[in-house]
Amino acid sequence: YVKADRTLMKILLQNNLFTPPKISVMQLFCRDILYGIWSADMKNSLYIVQTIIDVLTKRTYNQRREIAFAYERRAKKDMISALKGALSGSLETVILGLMKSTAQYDASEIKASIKGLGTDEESLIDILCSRSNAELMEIRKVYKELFKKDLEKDVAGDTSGDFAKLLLALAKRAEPSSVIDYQKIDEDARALYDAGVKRKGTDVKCWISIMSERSVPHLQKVFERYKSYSPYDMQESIRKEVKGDLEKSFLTLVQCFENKQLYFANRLQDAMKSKGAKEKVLTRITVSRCEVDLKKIRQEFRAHHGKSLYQTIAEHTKGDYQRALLSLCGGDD
Ligand SMILES: [Ca+2]
Repeated sequence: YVKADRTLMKILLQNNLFTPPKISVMQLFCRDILYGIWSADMKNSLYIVQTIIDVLTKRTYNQRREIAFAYERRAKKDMISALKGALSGSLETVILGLMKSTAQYDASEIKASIKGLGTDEESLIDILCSRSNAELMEIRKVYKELFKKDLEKDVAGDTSGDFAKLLLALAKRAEPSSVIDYQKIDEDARALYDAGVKRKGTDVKCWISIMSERSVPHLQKVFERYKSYSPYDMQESIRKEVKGDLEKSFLTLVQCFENKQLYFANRLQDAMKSKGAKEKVLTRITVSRCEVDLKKIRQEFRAHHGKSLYQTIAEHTKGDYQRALLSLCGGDD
């Protein structure tokens, strides 16, 4: 039946019969399954990789899960293993990332960055300092399910000093809130100033507690008020007061409090501009935000970098990896 399937698929593909004007969800779904089985059977076909990219990057996570279940029922084998067999390199990383939920993906990225001897501080900062309270609560839950360990303990065990204290405070963040405590705006702004620019050295503990315990709208008001005390705004103050991973962490936090999608847009721009394009960052942001806020990130990118994200990806990547990223990006702006 494999041979028959192949012939059928070829004819359908060549004649573009897979895209009738009004295709139902069920038809789409069957097409995905057929494609999947066909792909797994035709290891050397040029179509395999393109098919996998086209099917999986244009579905939601829930649809991808359904496709995987259906695939496993019909092909009697695990789709993840089939994908690993058919793909390699950067493309494999993207596609396997898409087979995870956003929280599973973030949890796995954190795990990967502390696994082994060294620590990938940049990845830890990228994730822990940019995710919302609600996202972090979900990541914490999923981390425990996947790795049978506490996220906070793992992160604290792999870092040290004030950097560890900051990450721990972020990983432990409680229920999301949008409360603005008008009584405290002035108090917090002054405390941030007194703990940093005003004194010799920096009271990092004070900065950590304010930045990890207040709501985002509250902090936006605090940073605004901060300027009436300090000659430097919050970001400049951070650059003056702390260095290294701590500086990067606080900057990421404040940039995300102010405009998270702009932060991601800038990270994408930096990752692609840097020599030996930082694929890791590019992949992570695209995969982890494609179902969250990639559309808004695209808007910020266009507004601040004079070119669309789509065009920039097209210029700085190549091959199947590029095809997958462009498809996730969704469109040109
Ligand atoms: Ca100081």
